[in-house]
Amino acid sequence: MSDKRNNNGNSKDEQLEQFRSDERDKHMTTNQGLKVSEDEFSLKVGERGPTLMEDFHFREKMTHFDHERIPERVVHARGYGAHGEFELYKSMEPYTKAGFLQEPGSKVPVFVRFSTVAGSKGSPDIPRDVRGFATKFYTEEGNFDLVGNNMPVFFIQDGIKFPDLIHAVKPEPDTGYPQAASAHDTFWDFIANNQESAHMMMWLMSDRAIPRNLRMIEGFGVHTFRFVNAEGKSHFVKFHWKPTLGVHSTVWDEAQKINGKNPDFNRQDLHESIKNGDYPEWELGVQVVPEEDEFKFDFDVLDPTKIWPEEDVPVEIIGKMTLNRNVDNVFAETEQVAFHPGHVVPGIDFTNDPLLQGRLFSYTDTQLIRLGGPNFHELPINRSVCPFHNNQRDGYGRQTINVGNTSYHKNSLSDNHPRPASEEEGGYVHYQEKVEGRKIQARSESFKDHFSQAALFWNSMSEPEKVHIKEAFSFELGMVHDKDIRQQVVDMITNIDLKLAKEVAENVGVTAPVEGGSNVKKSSPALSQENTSHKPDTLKVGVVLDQGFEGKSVQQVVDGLKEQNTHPVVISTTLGKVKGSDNSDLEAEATFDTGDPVLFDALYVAGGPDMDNAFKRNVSYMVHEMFKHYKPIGATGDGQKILESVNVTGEAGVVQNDITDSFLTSFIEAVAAHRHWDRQV
Ligand code: HDD
Repeated sequence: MSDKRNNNGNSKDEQLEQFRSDERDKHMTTNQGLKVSEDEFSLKVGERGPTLMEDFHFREKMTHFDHERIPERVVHARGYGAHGEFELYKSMEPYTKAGFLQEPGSKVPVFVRFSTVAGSKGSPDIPRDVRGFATKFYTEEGNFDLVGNNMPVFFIQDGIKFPDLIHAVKPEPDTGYPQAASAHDTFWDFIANNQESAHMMMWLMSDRAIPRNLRMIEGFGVHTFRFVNAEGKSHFVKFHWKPTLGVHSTVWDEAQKINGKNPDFNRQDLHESIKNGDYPEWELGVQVVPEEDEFKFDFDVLDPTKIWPEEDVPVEIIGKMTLNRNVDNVFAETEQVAFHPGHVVPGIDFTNDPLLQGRLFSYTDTQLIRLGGPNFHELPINRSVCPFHNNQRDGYGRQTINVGNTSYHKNSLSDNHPRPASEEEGGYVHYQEKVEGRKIQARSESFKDHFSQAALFWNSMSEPEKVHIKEAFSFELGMVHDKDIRQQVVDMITNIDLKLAKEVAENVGVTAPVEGGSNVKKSSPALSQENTSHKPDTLKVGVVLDQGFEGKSVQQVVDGLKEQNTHPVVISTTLGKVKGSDNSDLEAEATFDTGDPVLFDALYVAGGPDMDNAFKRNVSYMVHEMFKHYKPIGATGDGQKILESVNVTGEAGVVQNDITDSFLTSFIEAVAAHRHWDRQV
């Protein structure tokens, strides 16, 4: 089975097909294949007597159930995955010999798992947190895992500190809370005492940490990796995923409410988008730097707390990933998938980034406990689509039946097979980097500037993004009980921006700095998510209707919204048909109870001629929430009265008009903008 070689985009799907089990139209059996005749009543002595041990079906069913949980991931426990494909636009042959990066137009299957970091498996989808963005490319040369995040830098510079970072952010050990939150003493204590985290803190306090959905986040490989070409020449490389729909976020008040109203908000969005054919897409970009230029930058290229500003090292777009298939079974696929930054293919190699080096140990180690032994590579989701042969044997859950009597190298009995492949035959040869040095435990001097790029990030933000960062610091530190820690963090921010530090200090009741700030005046426009694309596509528009709504014109608006690839959802007092003035009707799919405004990207209020007070109050609440979260609001006909009653008329992103065509044009424009920050909330 594993010997199948196939380079079309479906080779993984074909492989998975061999493991799928469809229970429809089948009799129930035990795990031994014996047909079961009774599944509701255990075997007893008489109708009211004790259950008998010999009831093997009861015992098997119960034992399996008792053992059906596995440990959740120590980090990134809450995740959601999907299948797709990666298509290459542009050959990377000059830089790497990686097979899947040679032929423009070639495709490989991929599986992606998105995740939050700190929360448990059952935690809500939008805490303030980093998002994991892990991609497994099933290539003909083996699996390549790009195990990245939606932020391009990291908290720490050396893998040895990772357990400390995670202990600090997880629920505090003496209380067991807070769940999925960094707003507590131990996390900020760690930050204050590990100032290499300053740059990452700016990202974490930014809107990137509260994404609107997983289809609109960027992805980054974070570390500097190495491309090696057929001549053996090496280039440094950083990987980027750029969503074609742009990068978009929630606002904090909204995110907190969504976490209650629909804790599965992001995963449901991903699932439904794929189900409805709104396939999420990302372009893959690379930043490539020749090895000779290693020391040409004012930061160390090996430092994972640094970016390579895109204006200095342009991102070259080389391909596109499309997620087009949901999993069949979340446990079998999303839960059992095992990623590892050490899963590489010829032409992709590591650098001495000390964080990456630490990761290279940790991932296989964690799979051993989580997936219960060394054979997790045989699980269907983890199997490479090309053959695997070696002398590793046995262990829990072994599937492969290795034939023959040798399981060692070298041997004569099996003609020395499996035989290592030469480089020409596709064997992986580690890049022969020359390294010299003493064994020491230290940080390089070149890793010690923690604030310049934090300031670069700050300088690059639009005004609203800056406000959000200030509010995020104020919220997070506002939840910290220990005043000294609050003060230490404010002192740390002083190295980034004096005004920011002063304002946060005031908000969190500590002494404001009088001097400080950064000398860095440079900015990088690519860092602002406001500069990514804004499209109406796939956005969810709540359409509020009451009986008697203006049938024809409302229908035109709804059709117009659909034409622009948005998804209108009718909201009314009850589910079911809402009748228009001309006897046409539209189906309400949500009520004021189930269709909370935080769950929509935009609101269109058409109302009706006989709206009662309860209806008006419900709509006023919706308008108020949409307004507060800077989201587009439109109204026609009777709906306009409600906008007037809550005093939002004329504000940015609020569109009112009785002429359907001009309403639609302006409303779609407002929807495409996503958020209207110049609103006076
Ligand atoms: Fe990690 C999971 C990304 C640093 C140790 N990590 C994990 C996942 C992602 C990342 C996306 C979830 C994979 C999945 O969906 O199954 N991790 C990163 C990035 C890092 C990073 C981008 C910094 C650049 N991680 C990091 C360090 C260590 C780890 C420094 C340890 C030395 N990460 C792990 C882990 C996890 C993990 C404990 C938990 C579950 C797993 O590996 O499979 O081994």
